[in-house]
Amino acid sequence: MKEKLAKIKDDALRQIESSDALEKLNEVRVNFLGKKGELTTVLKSMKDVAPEDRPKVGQMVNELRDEIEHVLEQAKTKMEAKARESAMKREVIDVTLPAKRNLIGHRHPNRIVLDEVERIFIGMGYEVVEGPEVEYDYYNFEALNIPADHPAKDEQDTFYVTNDILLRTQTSPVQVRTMEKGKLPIRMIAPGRVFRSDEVDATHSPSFHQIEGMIVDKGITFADLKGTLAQFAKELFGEKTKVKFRPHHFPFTEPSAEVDVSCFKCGGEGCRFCKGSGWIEILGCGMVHPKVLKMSGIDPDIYSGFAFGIGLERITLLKYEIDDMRLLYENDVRFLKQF
Ligand code: 2U9
Repeated sequence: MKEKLAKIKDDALRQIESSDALEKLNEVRVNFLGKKGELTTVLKSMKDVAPEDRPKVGQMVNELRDEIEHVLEQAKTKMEAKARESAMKREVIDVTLPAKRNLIGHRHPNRIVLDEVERIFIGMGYEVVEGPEVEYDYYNFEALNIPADHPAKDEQDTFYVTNDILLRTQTSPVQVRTMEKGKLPIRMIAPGRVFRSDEVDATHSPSFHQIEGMIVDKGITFADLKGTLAQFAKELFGEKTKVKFRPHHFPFTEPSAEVDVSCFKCGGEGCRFCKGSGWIEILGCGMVHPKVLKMSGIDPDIYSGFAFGIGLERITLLKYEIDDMRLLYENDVRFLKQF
C-alpha cells in the first residue's frame, strides 16, 4: 500500500508540474481526488486492508490528499499570477495617446428652427399637437371649407391613396381633429410633414413641413392675432422686428392676411436680401371661418379664434441665408455641419 501511495504521489506531482493551463490542473484534481480519482479509489478499498492497519493507512491517504491539494493550489496561484502579469504587459494603456474623436451628430437646421418656434409658442401657453400624415379628404379639405369643386383644391394637388384618403397638404387637419374633441378653449400649434404634387426646385418640394397654430376661445379678436404674431416675430427675428399684415384670402379664415416682417438684414432700409422692399413674407393667417368652427361642432356665436400657417423650410432658408431648399434634404454632412 505504501508503494501504491508513493506512486500516486509521484504521478500527481509530476502531472501538476507539467500542467501549463488551469484546465490541466483541474484534470489532475479530477484524476486523483475526484469521485473516481485514484486516491478516492484507494479510500474505497480500505475494506481490503487489515483492520489493525486501517488507521495508519487512512492517515497516510488523508495526508497525501492534503499534500496534493496544497500543491495544486500553489500551482494554480502561480499560474494565475503569471497570466495576470502577461495580460498587464499585453494591455498596456498609453495615456499620452491622443483621445479618439467621437463623431456626435446634431440637430438638422429645420429641427433647430422648429425647436425655437415651439419654445416661443409654449412660452405663450400653446400646446404642441401632432396628427396623421395620411388623412381623409374630409379633414384635409371639406372641414376647412374647401369643397370638391374649390380652386384651392387644385393649388394643393396631392397624392391620393384612395378617392377619399390622401397625403395631407397642410397640418390643418390636426386642428380640426382637436376641435372635434370638443374641449375648449384651444391653444395649439401643429408642426409636421405635408405633401403636395409639386416639381422639385430651389423653393418647392413634394414634401415639406408646416407649423400651423390656432386659438379658439370666447372673445378672440384680430387684435389678439396681431399681438401674438408681432411677439412671435420679435422673439424669432430680433427685438426690433416689425410686422405688416396684408389682406389676403384663404378659404378657412375670414378675414385673412399675409404677414411680412421687417428685413432682419437691413432693418427695413431695403437690401438684396429683401429685394429692396425692406419686408420679407413669413406666414399666412386669419380669423377662423365661422363655417369651419361650425363644421367641427363649435358655436361661432359664442366662440371665435385665429389661425396661422408657417412654412418651416421657408423660415429655415431665411434665417440661415440658404438659397436652395434642396440642400435641406440631401443630408450632405459638409452642408449640415455648418449649423
Ligand atoms: C383650421 C382653421 C384655420 C391655417 C392657416 C395659413 C393661413 C397659411 C401657408 C403658410 C405657408 C401654407 O406652408 S404654407 O404654404 N398657410 O397661409 N394657414 S391660416 O388656418 C387654419 C387651420 C386650421 C381649423
